[in-house]
Amino acid sequence: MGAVTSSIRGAFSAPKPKKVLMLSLDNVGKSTIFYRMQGNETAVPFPHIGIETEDIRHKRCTFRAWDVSSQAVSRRMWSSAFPDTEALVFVVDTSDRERLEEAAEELRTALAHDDMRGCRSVLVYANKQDCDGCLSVAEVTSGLGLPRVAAGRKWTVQSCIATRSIGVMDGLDWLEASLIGDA
Ligand SMILES: Nc1nc2c(ncn2[C@@H]2O[C@H](COP(=O)(O)OP(=O)(O)OP(=O)(O)O)[C@@H](O)[C@H]2O)c(=O)[nH]1
Ligand SMILES: [Mg+2]
Repeated sequence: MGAVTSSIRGAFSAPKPKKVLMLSLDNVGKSTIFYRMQGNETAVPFPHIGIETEDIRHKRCTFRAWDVSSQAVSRRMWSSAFPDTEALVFVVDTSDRERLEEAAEELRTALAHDDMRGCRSVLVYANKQDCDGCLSVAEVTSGLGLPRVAAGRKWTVQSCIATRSIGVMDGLDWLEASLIGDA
């Protein structure tokens, strides 16, 4: 009887969404990516301070994406959003070479935090690939020091033009595979 009850419960209860935290320096295109992930091809984000969350169903996975605003004043509060994170989406503005080191420092700090121990996957969007002289995927990978900083986790760098929805869904494909176990 117990077995029947639990199998019925299992059939009706949806799996818990996997928490995906989105972080970046400010103005890099993170909210634009957040909207494209939801299938909204036209939304233009407005600057906000705080956190927006949305459940995104993608293939076999439901993600609860957290878009954490990156105004310098609120970056110190990022860590309050860390607990229960299963994957980190980190967005880099590849047209802004000057701030790659600052981005690397923020990524390093976030991944080293105790409350990020459960974060198994790191997806980096190398965004604004439509801009002249932008950083390549290889430059972003080495500039962030990813093999070292994300050691022990699955990670990838996805080339992206969020405003044209290019590369966003490829990133979600990787995230889904990495959290389900194929990647
Ligand atoms: N050229 C170009 N511009 C982009 C791209 N993606 C986003 N942008 C622009 O970058 C600006 C910032 O985009 P947001 O999505 O608001 O950036 P954000 O990272 O959420 O900014 P914060 O909320 O301040 O953290 C906007 O003007 C976007 O239109 C892209 O792929 N290429
Ligand atoms: Mg934003």
